[in-house]
Amino acid sequence: MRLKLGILLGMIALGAASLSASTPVVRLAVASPLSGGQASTGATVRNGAQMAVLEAQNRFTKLGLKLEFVAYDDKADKKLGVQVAKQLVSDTAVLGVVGHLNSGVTLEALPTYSPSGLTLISPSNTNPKVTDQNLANMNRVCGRDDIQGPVAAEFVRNTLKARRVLVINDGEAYGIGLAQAFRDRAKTLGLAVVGFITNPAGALSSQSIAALSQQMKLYNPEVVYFGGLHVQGGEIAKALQTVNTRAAFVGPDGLDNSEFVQIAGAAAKGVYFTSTAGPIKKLRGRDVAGFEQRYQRVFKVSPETYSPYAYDAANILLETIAAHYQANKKLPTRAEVSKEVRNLEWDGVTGRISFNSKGDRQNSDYFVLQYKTAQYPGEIVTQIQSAPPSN
Ligand code: ABU
Repeated sequence: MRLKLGILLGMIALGAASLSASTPVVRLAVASPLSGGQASTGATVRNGAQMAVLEAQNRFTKLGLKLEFVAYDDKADKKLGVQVAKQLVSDTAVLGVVGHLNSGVTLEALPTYSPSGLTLISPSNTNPKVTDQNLANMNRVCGRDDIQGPVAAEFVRNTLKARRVLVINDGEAYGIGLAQAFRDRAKTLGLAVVGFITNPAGALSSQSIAALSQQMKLYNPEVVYFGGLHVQGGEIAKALQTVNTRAAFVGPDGLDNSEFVQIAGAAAKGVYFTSTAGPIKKLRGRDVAGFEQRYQRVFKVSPETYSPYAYDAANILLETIAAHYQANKKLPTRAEVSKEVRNLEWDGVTGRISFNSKGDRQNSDYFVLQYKTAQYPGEIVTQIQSAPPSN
């Protein structure tokens, strides 16, 4: 059925061959785009989770469990996200999901996941609504856009000392939410928001980019703030450079990946962006260098942005399941995994992780970074830690 639906592209089973057919099977899943425009970002998340499963194999085998890893492709598509959720919910061996990558996909799929109690930990969903629903099974190990957007506005006001800002978004839950959060704080800080434009994520034709270029010229902003992801962001950065070389381009964590630099080319140089993920070499958690080396050895590429966050998310799920089995001599139910994840304190490569009652990370990093040259990763300009909002 999975293959008939055409949505499972790359199921990877990493089982221990020596275990017998009656050995209980535990599946750890990752759900992210593995094809389409966001495939490269989705792969960074898949790899991080897969790394954790590879490293947990011995522990699970010694416990008498067969641990498998399954990777599902949601293509960053909301409808496919729901299909993936249905398949994961119906596979009773799946006790945890790292994902999804995109906030809009998670928001659409949550009503399918939640009645089953299946625990999700997103490495990258920054939209506030993901956890503001107070669901027992939804968590994130990254920060939130109602802090990320204001961090960008304060940087524009206090560091760039700009006055006139044009705000563009891609019309998706993530992009529009960020643009609104940025705009609202910008207005509070006394900035003139000269325009607020929605250019849908799929609208990347030469005509739509030309229309945006016209507006970026007409409004004559000192800063263009973009709420959205790297594919559109890269095209807008290039367009901005041709019409208004004076304006700074500022974006969010959606620009925090090597493919943004490939798309924007020389126009990436000078771009500012916020992120809730630090550059790998600047992370202050446990065994960062070891993680980076092992990841490079296995995947032949360097970890990017949310790879270590996916690794931490997977390890939290694996630790919860293994610890429960050790203590109770039986596997946890999905509801037990959800409950026990909320009680865990985990020292990960991204730092110490624990969740509040909504599933937000208790303390998250927020960075302002810049591509000082047209090369990934960016360099840190400022860094803060913040707790999630209390309401
Ligand atoms: N926060 C990075 C992009 C993924 C999302 O939240 O939609």
